[in-house]
Amino acid sequence: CSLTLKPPPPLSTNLVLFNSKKPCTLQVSAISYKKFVHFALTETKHHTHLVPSPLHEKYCSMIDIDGETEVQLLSFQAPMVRLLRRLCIESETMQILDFAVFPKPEVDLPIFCANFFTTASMNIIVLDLNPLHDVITMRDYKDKYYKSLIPLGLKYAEFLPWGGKLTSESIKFFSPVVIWTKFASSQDKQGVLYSAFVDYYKAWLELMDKAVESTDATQILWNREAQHRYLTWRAEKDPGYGVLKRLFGDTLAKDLVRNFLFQGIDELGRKQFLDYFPEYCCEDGTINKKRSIVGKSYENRPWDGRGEFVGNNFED
Ligand code: BLA
Repeated sequence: CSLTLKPPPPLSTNLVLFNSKKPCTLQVSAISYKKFVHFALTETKHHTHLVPSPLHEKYCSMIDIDGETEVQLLSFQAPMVRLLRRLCIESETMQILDFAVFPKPEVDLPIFCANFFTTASMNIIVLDLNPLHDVITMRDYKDKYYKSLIPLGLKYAEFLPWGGKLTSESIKFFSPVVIWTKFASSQDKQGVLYSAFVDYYKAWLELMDKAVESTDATQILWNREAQHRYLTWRAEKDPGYGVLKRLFGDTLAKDLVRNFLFQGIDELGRKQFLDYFPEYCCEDGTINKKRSIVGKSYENRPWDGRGEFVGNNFED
């Protein structure tokens, strides 16, 4: 389990608070997302039987990049779960959690998604049960999984308010209960974030408990392609990629993204990024490097209190 890594450049400076005569430095190392993962794994084991995923052999490492940055990878599978994996990166100035659970194509369950990026100054948070299918146009699918979760979403939307404009294309991968928020590290919101994580994960596990594997080949194919499209989007356009590249270098970052974080890209389907997202095609046939073609939008939460989409066709 050893991987060769180059030392990273410093990522951020500590936040300096001038609240008295002496400046004091706020370190983020007190925050750890390990507690979140510990909860998730313990709770999952109460609901299903986890076994190490085939990825575990290659990616089971605790990589110590520079003696200061700890990188932890972990992956499992279970009867309804194709892949449960988490990446944790922790140093004095940065805490990162990328935790996701991808269901098997036999079920149309949402994808559990917790993406937390914390530096000494800033937290960038996405917590959601990412819909497998389109919840803006497909009412049945939306009602099936999200109707009962709207009150939960509303509760946390108050404490963890909408983080402002984002890559417009991302909104289709989010559910009406998505928590997309940003807050300064000086704001003590870790408690409420933990509570949201616990509630959202329990909600996902309850959906998993009720899920029934389909035997309908068309349905399974449809679920598989939807997951493949999701993986293809994230492996190409995930905002975390730049950070991973700075930490690990190009080759290892690419390997982590394709073969660990968004594993399934080469197994679940044959389509390429431009087959799903042709608007990103440049004149020379390459993929446009821009994260968004439409631009950033959604200054405010584009779902109302009943979970109805009010984003007005990608214009905010
Ligand atoms: C920023 N990360 C963001 C933003 C979103 C997400 C919505 C706001 C910027 C934008 O999109 O315009 C997260 N976007 C998602 C997720 C999905 C999506 C989860 O479409 C799922 C479908 N963030 C991480 C990890 C890292 C990270 C693991 O979760 C680093 C390894 C970093 N996210 C990160 C950084 C930014 C960011 C540095 C700011 C970069 C920017 O705004 O360009």
